[in-house]
Amino acid sequence: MTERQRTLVLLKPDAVSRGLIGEIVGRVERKAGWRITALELRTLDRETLRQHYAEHAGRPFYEPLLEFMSSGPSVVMAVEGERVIEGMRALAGATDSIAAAPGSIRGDYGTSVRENLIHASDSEKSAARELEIFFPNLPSLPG
Ligand code: IDP
Ligand code: MG
Repeated sequence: MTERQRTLVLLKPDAVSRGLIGEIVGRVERKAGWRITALELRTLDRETLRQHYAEHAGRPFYEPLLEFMSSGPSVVMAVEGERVIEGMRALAGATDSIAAAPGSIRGDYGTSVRENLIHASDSEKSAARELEIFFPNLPSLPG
Protein backbone atom coordinates (compact mmCIF):
# COMPACT_ATOMS: atom_id res chain seq x y z
CA MET A 1 0.00 0.00 0.00
CA THR A 2 1.33 3.41 -0.86
CA GLU A 3 1.06 6.27 1.56
CA ARG A 4 0.97 9.41 -0.48
CA GLN A 5 1.45 12.52 1.65
CA ARG A 6 1.97 16.25 1.29
CA THR A 7 4.29 18.35 3.43
CA LEU A 8 5.28 21.97 3.87
CA VAL A 9 8.91 22.86 3.18
CA LEU A 10 10.43 26.30 3.74
CA LEU A 11 13.88 27.28 2.51
CA LYS A 12 14.69 29.84 5.18
CA PRO A 13 16.21 33.29 4.52
CA ASP A 14 19.77 31.97 5.07
CA ALA A 15 19.29 29.41 2.28
CA VAL A 16 18.05 32.09 -0.11
CA SER A 17 20.71 34.71 0.76
CA ARG A 18 23.49 32.13 0.47
CA GLY A 19 22.39 31.07 -3.01
CA LEU A 20 21.39 27.55 -1.99
CA ILE A 21 17.90 27.45 -3.54
CA GLY A 22 19.03 25.42 -6.54
CA GLU A 23 21.08 22.98 -4.47
CA ILE A 24 18.28 22.27 -2.00
CA VAL A 25 15.42 22.21 -4.51
CA GLY A 26 17.59 19.90 -6.65
CA ARG A 27 17.91 17.42 -3.81
CA VAL A 28 14.16 17.37 -3.32
CA GLU A 29 13.56 16.90 -7.05
CA ARG A 30 16.10 14.10 -7.33
CA LYS A 31 14.34 12.05 -4.68
CA ALA A 32 12.49 9.53 -6.82
CA GLY A 33 8.72 9.77 -6.62
CA TRP A 34 8.51 13.17 -4.94
CA ARG A 35 6.97 16.13 -6.67
CA ILE A 36 6.97 19.84 -5.86
CA THR A 37 3.36 20.92 -6.37
CA ALA A 38 3.59 24.54 -5.17
CA LEU A 39 6.60 26.86 -4.96
CA GLU A 40 6.95 30.56 -4.31
CA LEU A 41 9.54 33.10 -3.17
CA ARG A 42 7.86 34.93 -0.30
CA THR A 43 8.96 37.26 2.50
CA LEU A 44 7.16 35.97 5.58
CA ASP A 45 5.39 38.47 7.82
CA ARG A 46 5.37 38.18 11.58
CA GLU A 47 1.68 37.22 11.80
CA THR A 48 2.21 34.25 9.49
CA LEU A 49 5.31 33.25 11.44
CA ARG A 50 3.50 33.55 14.77
CA GLN A 51 0.92 31.07 13.49
CA HIS A 52 3.53 28.77 12.01
CA TYR A 53 5.71 28.70 15.14
CA ALA A 54 2.88 28.92 17.71
CA GLU A 55 4.21 25.88 19.61
CA HIS A 56 7.43 27.80 20.37
CA ALA A 57 5.85 31.03 21.68
CA GLY A 58 7.58 32.10 24.89
CA ARG A 59 10.75 30.05 24.34
CA PRO A 60 14.00 32.04 24.61
CA PHE A 61 14.76 31.48 20.91
CA TYR A 62 11.28 32.52 19.73
CA GLU A 63 11.77 36.27 19.12
CA PRO A 64 15.19 35.87 17.43
CA LEU A 65 13.64 33.09 15.33
CA LEU A 66 10.85 35.37 14.10
CA GLU A 67 13.40 38.12 13.45
CA PHE A 68 15.55 35.75 11.38
CA MET A 69 12.62 34.21 9.53
CA SER A 70 11.27 37.63 8.49
CA SER A 71 14.70 39.05 7.57
CA GLY A 72 14.43 38.28 3.84
CA PRO A 73 12.65 36.08 1.33
CA SER A 74 12.07 32.38 1.89
CA VAL A 75 11.07 29.73 -0.62
CA VAL A 76 7.71 28.22 0.35
CA MET A 77 6.93 24.79 -1.13
CA ALA A 78 4.44 21.96 -0.98
CA VAL A 79 6.03 18.58 -1.70
CA GLU A 80 4.09 15.38 -2.37
CA GLY A 81 5.11 11.76 -2.39
CA GLU A 82 5.46 8.45 -0.65
CA ARG A 83 6.05 9.03 3.10
CA VAL A 84 7.34 12.49 2.21
CA ILE A 85 6.80 13.88 5.74
CA GLU A 86 9.24 11.43 7.32
CA GLY A 87 11.52 11.58 4.28
CA MET A 88 11.82 15.37 4.17
CA ARG A 89 12.67 15.44 7.89
CA ALA A 90 15.46 12.94 7.22
CA LEU A 91 16.73 14.93 4.24
CA ALA A 92 16.70 18.13 6.34
CA GLY A 93 18.61 16.55 9.23
CA ALA A 94 18.63 17.34 12.95
CA THR A 95 17.66 20.83 14.10
CA ASP A 96 21.20 21.66 15.28
CA SER A 97 23.20 22.02 12.06
CA ILE A 98 26.46 21.16 13.79
CA ALA A 99 25.13 17.85 15.05
CA ALA A 100 23.09 17.07 11.92
CA ALA A 101 24.27 14.04 9.96
CA PRO A 102 26.62 14.63 7.03
CA GLY A 103 24.65 14.15 3.83
CA SER A 104 21.60 15.90 5.25
CA ILE A 105 20.90 19.46 4.10
CA ARG A 106 21.54 20.94 7.55
CA GLY A 107 24.53 18.66 8.10
CA ASP A 108 26.13 19.70 4.83
CA TYR A 109 25.35 23.44 4.77
CA GLY A 110 23.77 24.64 8.02
CA THR A 111 25.72 26.99 10.28
CA SER A 112 23.88 26.96 13.63
CA VAL A 113 20.79 25.85 15.50
CA ARG A 114 18.82 28.90 14.40
CA GLU A 115 20.18 29.32 10.88
CA ASN A 116 19.54 25.80 9.72
CA LEU A 117 18.33 26.51 6.17
CA ILE A 118 15.14 24.50 6.01
CA HIS A 119 11.82 23.72 7.66
CA ALA A 120 9.88 20.52 7.03
CA SER A 121 6.63 19.57 8.80
CA ASP A 122 7.17 17.01 11.57
CA SER A 123 3.93 14.96 11.37
CA GLU A 124 0.73 14.55 9.34
CA LYS A 125 -1.06 16.83 11.77
CA SER A 126 1.61 19.54 11.51
CA ALA A 127 1.73 19.22 7.73
CA ALA A 128 -2.03 19.76 7.43
CA ARG A 129 -1.96 22.71 9.84
CA GLU A 130 1.06 24.37 8.22
CA LEU A 131 -0.08 23.85 4.62
CA GLU A 132 -3.35 25.56 5.54
CA ILE A 133 -1.35 28.61 6.72
CA PHE A 134 0.91 28.90 3.66
CA PHE A 135 -1.20 27.39 0.86
CA PRO A 136 -4.87 27.52 1.87
CA ASN A 137 -6.13 26.74 -1.64
CA LEU A 138 -4.40 23.48 -2.56
CA PRO A 139 -6.68 20.77 -3.96
CA SER A 140 -7.06 17.77 -1.65
CA LEU A 141 -4.83 14.78 -2.28
CA PRO A 142 -6.30 12.01 -4.47
CA GLY A 143 -7.34 8.87 -2.54
P1 IDP B 1 12.76 21.82 13.62
O1 IDP B 1 12.83 22.97 12.64
O2 IDP B 1 13.88 20.85 13.40
O3 IDP B 1 11.42 21.16 13.68
P2 IDP B 1 12.08 23.07 16.18
O4 IDP B 1 12.52 22.56 17.51
O5 IDP B 1 10.65 22.91 15.81
O6 IDP B 1 13.05 22.43 15.09
O7 IDP B 1 12.47 24.62 16.15
C1 IDP B 1 12.01 25.46 15.11
C2 IDP B 1 13.17 26.31 14.64
O8 IDP B 1 13.57 27.19 15.71
C3 IDP B 1 14.45 25.54 14.31
O9 IDP B 1 14.45 25.01 13.00
C4 IDP B 1 15.52 26.62 14.49
O10 IDP B 1 15.58 27.50 13.37
C5 IDP B 1 14.98 27.37 15.70
N1 IDP B 1 15.48 26.84 16.98
C6 IDP B 1 15.09 25.73 17.63
N2 IDP B 1 15.76 25.56 18.79
C7 IDP B 1 16.59 26.61 18.88
C8 IDP B 1 17.57 27.01 19.86
O11 IDP B 1 17.79 26.35 20.88
N3 IDP B 1 18.27 28.15 19.58
C9 IDP B 1 18.05 28.90 18.48
N4 IDP B 1 17.14 28.57 17.54
C10 IDP B 1 16.42 27.43 17.72
MG1 MG C 1 9.61 21.81 14.44
